[in-house]
Amino acid sequence: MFCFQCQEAANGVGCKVKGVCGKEDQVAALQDLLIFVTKGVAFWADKGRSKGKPVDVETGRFITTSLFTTITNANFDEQALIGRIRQGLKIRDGVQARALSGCGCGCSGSAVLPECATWVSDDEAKIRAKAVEVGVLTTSNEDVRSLRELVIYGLKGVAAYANHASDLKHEDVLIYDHCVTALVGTIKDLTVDELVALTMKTGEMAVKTLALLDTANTTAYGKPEITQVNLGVRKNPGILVSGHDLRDLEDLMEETKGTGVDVYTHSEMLPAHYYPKFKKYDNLVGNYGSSWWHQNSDFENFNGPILMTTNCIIPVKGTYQPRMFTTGSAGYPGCVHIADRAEDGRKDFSAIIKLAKSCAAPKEIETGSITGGFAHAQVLALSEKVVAAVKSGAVKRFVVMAGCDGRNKDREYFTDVANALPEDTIILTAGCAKYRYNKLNLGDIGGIPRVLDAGQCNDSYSLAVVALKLKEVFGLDDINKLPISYDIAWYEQKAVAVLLALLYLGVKNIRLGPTLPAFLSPNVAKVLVEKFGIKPTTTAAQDVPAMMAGV
Ligand code: FSO
Ligand code: SF4
Repeated sequence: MFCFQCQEAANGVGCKVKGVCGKEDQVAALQDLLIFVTKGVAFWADKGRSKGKPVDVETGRFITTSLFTTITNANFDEQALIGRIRQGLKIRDGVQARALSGCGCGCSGSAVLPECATWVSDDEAKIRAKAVEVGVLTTSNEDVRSLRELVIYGLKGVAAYANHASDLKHEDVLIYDHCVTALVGTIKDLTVDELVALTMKTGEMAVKTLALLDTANTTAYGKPEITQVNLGVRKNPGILVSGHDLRDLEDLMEETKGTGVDVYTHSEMLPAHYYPKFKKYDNLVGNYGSSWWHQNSDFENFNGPILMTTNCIIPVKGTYQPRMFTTGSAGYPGCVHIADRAEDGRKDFSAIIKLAKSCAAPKEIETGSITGGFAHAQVLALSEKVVAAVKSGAVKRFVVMAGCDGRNKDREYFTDVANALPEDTIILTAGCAKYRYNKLNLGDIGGIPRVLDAGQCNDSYSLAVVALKLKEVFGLDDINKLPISYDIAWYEQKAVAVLLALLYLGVKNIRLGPTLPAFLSPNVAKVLVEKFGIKPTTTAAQDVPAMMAGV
């Protein structure tokens, strides 16, 4: 295996024997083959498009779900991956037949076809044998490989967010169209400049997808509002829901009504509490535990069943494995997987609810509350107060510290920065990165909390909306003239999509940490540094004064 798609890539180079994430070599290889087959689907979808047959929704959904399935920490289940590969080959047949129907141009001649468009096998041994041949190292030029993978990883993030929006019945064929273009772009001999343009286009599509998901979430659940989220527990048995899929949480809340079973959020599900619709469920008790990588202790202490709706899963321990369920793109061998909902139906979570009733109540590990709900509508409602605070000098600077948390010890940097920032600064956050400082009690500035949590990682979009609004209010011609610094923590590919979105919006001089991506070759990293001013984080002692000086 060779995988370098996340921040924890072994030795800052890539995982070669087993993933630091726990991914075995066979799982890594099958994920590579799923991407390969998905590129084949995209190839034929592109052929059809060139003959006036637009990319259809079924194809778009297969592509986005497959990309999502290969995101770091989402799916460790070999049989689930083999099933998707087989499904992909069937879908590819259909897309190919559609592309070629009524076509007499001879484009199906094998001389012009890439292998991903033609390779086929239903035999598991042959699937496994092929899987080890199609990894990222098949692209030998390291700069081309780097740019191709930058596009693919950004696309994986876009796909995850598009998938959530689609669950809420918000789809945009332009996003599916771009997935096809980008995947096909990675099997063509594009020049470096063309690949850079494809990367920027992916950033544009990331903005579009984040906006779509924002609309989907706020249409379904209302606009997030300032909320105190309880950290304690009650005496009823509970179910813990982790991951990002709000629709799954909604289904579960409907099904647990009146059952005597409480529901708690974990990690990236915390922002559900900020939405008016979720406030209406009196058995949605609070948030339990911390960010994704604390699963072992959080899940052991919780006592009841756990539902993982997306990444990030860590290798599951036997102490809670019988209580752990997956759904959607998530999967883990030995954990029961809850099937997809029928169109307009709900997922059937009865097995989880039944198990919960036989479990002890969660062990209390914290008490008190944390405050969040500062998505764009809420911040803009406070805009007069915010603008006045900036004009009076009460607020000197905003620091966007959105992104991901992770196990790497160097991530203490983000806690150090939060502690070291002067008291006239405000941290704008989103994503699981917040757990590095959201319980520090950093106080407020004239009633405005010093940590404003917009929500999940996709709600980084809200932070961009706020920045664009401030630019307008202050009459500036460049977003980079605002008193805002960007100190972004990244871990997996959704963060890559968010980063590309920020670059597309023109944000410059982003600090990225705790390390720059292993998949950036020295030349590609140089382009990002020269073109966008991206720089690695250093130490809080060095970075905080620099940020305060606007550097
Ligand atoms: Fe975190 Fe995991 Fe949300 Fe990621 S829980 S790391 S960028 O999946 O998506 O912020
Ligand atoms: Fe390694 Fe990250 Fe790939 Fe897992 S996802 S194998 S930790 S680079």
